[in-house]
Amino acid sequence: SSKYGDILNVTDAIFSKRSNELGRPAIYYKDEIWTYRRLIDEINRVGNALKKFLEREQRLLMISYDSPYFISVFYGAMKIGAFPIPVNTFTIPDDHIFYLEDSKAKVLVVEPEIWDRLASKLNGRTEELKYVMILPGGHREQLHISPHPAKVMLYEDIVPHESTDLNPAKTSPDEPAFGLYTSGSTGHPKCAVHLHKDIIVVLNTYVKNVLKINENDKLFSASKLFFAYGLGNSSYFAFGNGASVVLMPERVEPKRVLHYIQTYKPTIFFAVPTIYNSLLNVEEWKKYDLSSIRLCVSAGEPLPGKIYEEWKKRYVVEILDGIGSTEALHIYISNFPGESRPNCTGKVVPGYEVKIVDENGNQVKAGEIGDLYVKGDSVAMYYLHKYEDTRKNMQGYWFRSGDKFYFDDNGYLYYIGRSDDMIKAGGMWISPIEVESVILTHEAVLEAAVVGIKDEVGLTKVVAFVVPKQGYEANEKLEEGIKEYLKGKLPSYKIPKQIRFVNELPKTATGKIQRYKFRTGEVK
Ligand code: 3SK
Repeated sequence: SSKYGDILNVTDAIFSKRSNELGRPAIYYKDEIWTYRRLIDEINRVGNALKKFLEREQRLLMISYDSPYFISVFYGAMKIGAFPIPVNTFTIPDDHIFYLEDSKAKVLVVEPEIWDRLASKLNGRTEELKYVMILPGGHREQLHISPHPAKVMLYEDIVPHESTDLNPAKTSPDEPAFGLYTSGSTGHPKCAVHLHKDIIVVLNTYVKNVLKINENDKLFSASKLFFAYGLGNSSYFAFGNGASVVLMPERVEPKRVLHYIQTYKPTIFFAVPTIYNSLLNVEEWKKYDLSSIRLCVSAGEPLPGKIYEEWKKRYVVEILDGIGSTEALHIYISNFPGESRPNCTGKVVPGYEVKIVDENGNQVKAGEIGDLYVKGDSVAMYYLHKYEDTRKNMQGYWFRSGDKFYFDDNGYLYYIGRSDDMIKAGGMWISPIEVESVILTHEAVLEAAVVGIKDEVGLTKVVAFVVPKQGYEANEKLEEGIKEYLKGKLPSYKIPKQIRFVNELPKTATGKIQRYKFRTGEVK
């Protein structure tokens, strides 16, 4: 039997512990407060409704904004032993069709406005799809009329009359519980399969040792629930500890985020570095009260020291930078409260092990750069329907993160870049992160991505793609000004030979810059 017991159902494991907190708030959503009682009842109703369409381990694709219904569907599906896969709501219908085909989902749970755009494009595709459930909110007209043979139903027609009693499926801790798509920096999406024990592992490692969440905490995440990062931040981090979450269904806009913090008064705030940067750039920042926050967390991309310092100076709260992955489910290297350092990812989270190896697979010494591997019980079991990718990345107990790191004599870990984003120019390795962090200190620069691009001779040259701040004109004068500014701050071989101005940087769902899109010419 497993060290997590013979039977473990993740929904039951989390919510059966809340019997003394039923009257306490679990979710703040618009002007509604959902108590634990209300949430658990809704989860059970959804579980009973889905039981009519889904067997154990059968897949359910979710295209849902952050709302209590995301939570009721996700946890309700796992309670009956089905396999929910929440996906990105920001992408185009073609991506959603890819997710349906790749996962072979039998049920789709979808926002009405997204169904409007998707339905007509399904045609004869996605033949495994048999049922569509339209989420509450938005318009309800003619939604059931679909060119696809799947039966289309409205949430309110099938859920509310269901019973609030539901016995959890007697799942094993090692049984598939849910899936999350990851594109990594290669742009090739894969569904990481997580087991019923995985969420419990994150609660007992990162959440217990770093965040130390208690029932008075209120969590607010600018990263959405469909990301592995947001899923923890806005659901099980809180529900596993009797705390509450603030859900924001709308798009992330800097002023909206500040308004949410002032209104709902969260104690822990989660975001990615780009969002922290955009919040620091809000001119009327003094109008917003952020004093409820006791801790900030950043992941998804290394946090530039400049943002860390400015945030600390302005709000007197430290941002704990950390790194996780969809495969590891959440953060496994992190800074700790009171001990955080700028430009440093922190130390390994108790419960995980990491190793850094050279190209021969030998562990490197302090100060030497190598490939980071992680070991821990929350690492996904495999990628759904992807044998080769699984073999390549999940090597026994070790997961190949695809990131380059080094450690110092005190065990602190420093991120160098994605293994495949490193630039070798003039025979020397160049970290795009290092060059970007210096470019970012220029007053006219909002965002920057540095890549190695082959010139007409086939030699790699360093090119910086820069998003200028508002009020600065992207022209030759600015290019020369930035290059001049970098002299003396970087060795000359690291200074970009060319600076190209762009309106935005291509990013993954979790906010990682997709530098490869510049390399391949997909974005110019
Ligand atoms: O990218 C990260 O650092 C991350 C952190 C937590 C969960 C998921 C991800 C991708």
